[in-house]
Amino acid sequence: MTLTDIGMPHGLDLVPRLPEGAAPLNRKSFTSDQEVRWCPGCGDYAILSAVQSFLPELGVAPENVVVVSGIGCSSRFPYYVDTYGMHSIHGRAPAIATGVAVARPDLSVWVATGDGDALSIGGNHLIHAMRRNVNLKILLFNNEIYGLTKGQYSPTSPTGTVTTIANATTALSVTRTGVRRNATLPYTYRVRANGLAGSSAYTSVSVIVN
Ligand SMILES: Cc1ncc(C[n+]2csc(CCOP(=O)(O)OP(=O)(O)O)c2C)c(N)n1
Ligand code: SF4
Ligand SMILES: [Mg+2]
Repeated sequence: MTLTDIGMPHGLDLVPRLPEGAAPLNRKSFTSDQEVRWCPGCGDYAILSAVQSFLPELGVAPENVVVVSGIGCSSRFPYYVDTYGMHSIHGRAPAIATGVAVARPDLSVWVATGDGDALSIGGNHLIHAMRRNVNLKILLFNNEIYGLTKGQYSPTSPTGTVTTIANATTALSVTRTGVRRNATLPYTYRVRANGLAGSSAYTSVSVIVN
């Protein structure tokens, strides 16, 4: 299946850019008035900050941007960016975003999803969004754990991970300990602002793993 098959032959070409002479956008243009409810020290803040500083560079007005998320700590992302958005159903954000992208090729459509949301319950939806090559930008917040539900394994949890509620009783070597709410996190996010800028130009699905 190609972009043409699902009625999206134009990629991002139909998304209006700011008219010449318009007031330039800045980080504030994409910052909502909602209180950010992530734990102190959560790596999601770094991703939010990187995206808010990068979106103005697109030259697309906030009202022409839509962010669809699933369920998880990371999926609270749409509340914090001042664009259109939807906090939707666990794992189903790519399916909903596909509908938005197909119906409205004049919008820049983004998905915010966690490693559990995208790769466990939503694995099939992610694969089919990629197979169809839908014009989506998927931000995958990979903290290698189910954060919201307090520490179950996700498909990206390193072998041997131990949390307060997940402790595989196998002979696997224990490489990490102490993943819990409000803890000092034992992982770091790699936010690649350049990757964001590059992927936004693609006229096909792009998955940005942080
Ligand atoms: C249908 C359904 N099943 C399970 C849950 C419970 N649940 C909520 S968030 C979540 C996993 C979230 O993990 P991830 O996507 O990695 O997000 P994080 O919190 O780490 O950002 C699960 C299993 C749910 N809300 N709905
Ligand atoms: S539980 Fe984990 S992922 Fe969720 S807000 Fe707290 S530190 Fe972030
Ligand atoms: Mg996670």
